[in-house]
Amino acid sequence: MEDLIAGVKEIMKNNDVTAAAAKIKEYLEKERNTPLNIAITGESGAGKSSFVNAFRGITDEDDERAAPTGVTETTSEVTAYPHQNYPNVTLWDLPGIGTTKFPAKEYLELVGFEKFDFFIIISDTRFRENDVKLAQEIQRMEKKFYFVRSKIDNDINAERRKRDFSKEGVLTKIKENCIHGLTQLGIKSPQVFLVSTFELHLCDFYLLHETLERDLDELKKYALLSAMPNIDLEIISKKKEAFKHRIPLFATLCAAGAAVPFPGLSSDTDLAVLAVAVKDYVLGFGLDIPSLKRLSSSTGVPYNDLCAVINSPLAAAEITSELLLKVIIAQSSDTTELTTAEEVFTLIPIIGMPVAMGISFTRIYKFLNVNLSQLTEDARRVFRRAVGINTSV
Ligand SMILES: Nc1nc2c(ncn2[C@@H]2O[C@H](COP(=O)(O)OP(=O)(O)O)[C@@H](O)[C@H]2O)c(=O)[nH]1
Ligand SMILES: [Mg+2]
Repeated sequence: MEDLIAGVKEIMKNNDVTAAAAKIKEYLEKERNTPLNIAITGESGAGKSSFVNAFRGITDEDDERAAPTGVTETTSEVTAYPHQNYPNVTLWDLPGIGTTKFPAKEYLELVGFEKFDFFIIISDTRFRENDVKLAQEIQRMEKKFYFVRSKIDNDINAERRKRDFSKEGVLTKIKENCIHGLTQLGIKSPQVFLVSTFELHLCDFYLLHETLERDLDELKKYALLSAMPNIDLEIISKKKEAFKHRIPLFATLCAAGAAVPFPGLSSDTDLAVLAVAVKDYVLGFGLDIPSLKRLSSSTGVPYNDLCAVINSPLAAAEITSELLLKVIIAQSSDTTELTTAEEVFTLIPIIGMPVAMGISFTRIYKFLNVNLSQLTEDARRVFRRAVGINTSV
């Protein structure tokens, strides 16, 4: 992103708006086409398919695209589950290495290890020799792996009856046991994340994301963040920041459209660019109709209750040019929420755009900024409603 901004600024020195817009477009397209392939492996019954579904916000009762859970593995099939809103992000449900009877090296070749960005090795008990051999082979192939200990809700429930029960105590003990076991089997400083796929917002799922983020390059990091389920308010804020960073890019694209030859007559292309940005927000926050329906069915909170906490006209709606125009008109008379002109004008030198483009840029910038904020608030309220936190907080 830094390189892109520097490049655009350089081009703008020659006032070549079209070339600058082309460069931005190329970057944004590359970003949304960056593949991220996540391999999920572990023994049969460990919770792989459930993890794949939970990550994608799908339950297997109501969606034919769900990975079937609780099914005994009999084949060595590798199944791809593309993320429904971000098809460039794919989770791969791999057979347990034990079910294939192959040694680790052959197993990795069989599943086509080259295409994976990293491996998640899941176990619902302590990790075993098979998991460790696989991890060591993954390392030899210069790929990354992370251990996930699943079904933590079961462990907590089992311990709850004990008199000195403390949730933190249970979690610490499980993690220490896993790390100790893996170290003894020969893994140096293993990373173990405790997860309950039924309640991703509990335990370590956010830590897993933070760790993955650190290990991925910029483009893959953005792909992961876009596809991440909204497990907590932190993820929602991270998504907002990422989208906000891109607002000057989208505003420049629109402004560039307006700068060529008849300013003001390019509203069709402007709207198309705007739609791309707005769709990112809506899909990224899971505020599109199919995502809200999935959230409703996975949490049991009625769809209408989720919609009831939504304020943005862009959420739970189809993003069409007509809708965008309607919202633009409705908001143009509302000055209360607009960003200050000062904030926008400090951005113009960053991109290095001619001042003549600044007016269109300013309008688009404000529009995206205001609506991103509204959609972020909606995402927060929907999250709170879905996990049962009082929405007035
Ligand atoms: N309590 C609980 N059960 C889980 C969890 N994850 C998976 N399961 C259950 O464990 C069983 C096996 O899960 P599945 O995802 O099919 O495992 P796979 O064979 O590794 O794909 C299913 O009955 C799941 O419902 C979890 O986090 N908590
Ligand atoms: Mg399975």
